[in-house]
Amino acid sequence: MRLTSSLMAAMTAFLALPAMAQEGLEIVGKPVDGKMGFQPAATELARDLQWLDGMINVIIIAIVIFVTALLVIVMIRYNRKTNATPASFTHNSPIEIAWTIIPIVILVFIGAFSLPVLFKQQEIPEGEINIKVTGYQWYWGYEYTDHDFAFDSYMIGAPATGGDNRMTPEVEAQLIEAGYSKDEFLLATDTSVVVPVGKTVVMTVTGADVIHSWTIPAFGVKQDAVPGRLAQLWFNAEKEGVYFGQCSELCGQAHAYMPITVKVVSEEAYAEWLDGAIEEYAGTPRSVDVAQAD
Ligand SMILES: [Cu+2]
Repeated sequence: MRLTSSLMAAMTAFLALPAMAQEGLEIVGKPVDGKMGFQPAATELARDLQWLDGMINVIIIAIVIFVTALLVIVMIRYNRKTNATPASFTHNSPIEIAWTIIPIVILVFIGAFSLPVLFKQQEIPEGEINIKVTGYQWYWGYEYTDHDFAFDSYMIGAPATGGDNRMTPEVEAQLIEAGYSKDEFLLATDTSVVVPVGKTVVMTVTGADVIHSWTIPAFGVKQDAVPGRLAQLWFNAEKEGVYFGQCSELCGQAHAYMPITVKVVSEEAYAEWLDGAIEEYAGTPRSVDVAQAD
């Protein structure tokens, strides 16, 4: 019992990092049991993507209904019983032109809406916050390149945090200590990406060993982390809260145990966290530009 309590105290100390700035943050981006559809959109990009999905769904449903109706009509009116002697013509130019032109029009229509969204996602703006993320088997490493500090982010309950990727009372205690609940097991990490609300964040994504994929569904971003290559994604989160993602490229045995936690906080809370993180991880202080100027 005493061993357990001293273990808990050690865990508490371990988890009491400045990176835990989470007080009062609502968990926004999270999968929910038994629900369908998307997580709430927290960026303009995610809103656009979800709208596009809805619009294309309408087109898909209309086409499915149309084709199904044609099939049913053919089965009823042109089966062997009702149509004993079938017609023997082989061509019908107006219909052939129509079934070539109409799909083109549909595709051009879809393209007119999907390409702007694609460009918005893939044209990387100037970042106000720049973070490099590296996928490892099986955790994520983050580098705040503006301030020269880096830290790793492990799932709570992963071997690096004293677990074995399974839910145990100790893991539950760690989750609660870190401000999460049992439900966030497999999603919550010990340290997390902290970014200010309403700022453009550019993430440079790469892999260290095999291909991983970094995503936050509520932001509408997903990018493969390929070893030896740098790719980028960007987001500008509109709502404070905690957002979860999971590695989205099958990367090995513990692929399911390298989740992503992003905390979107107020600018003040971000500045506070940044100062703490710079100290904790020996980064370059925020005032460095001023200091170098004189
Ligand atoms: Cu992975």
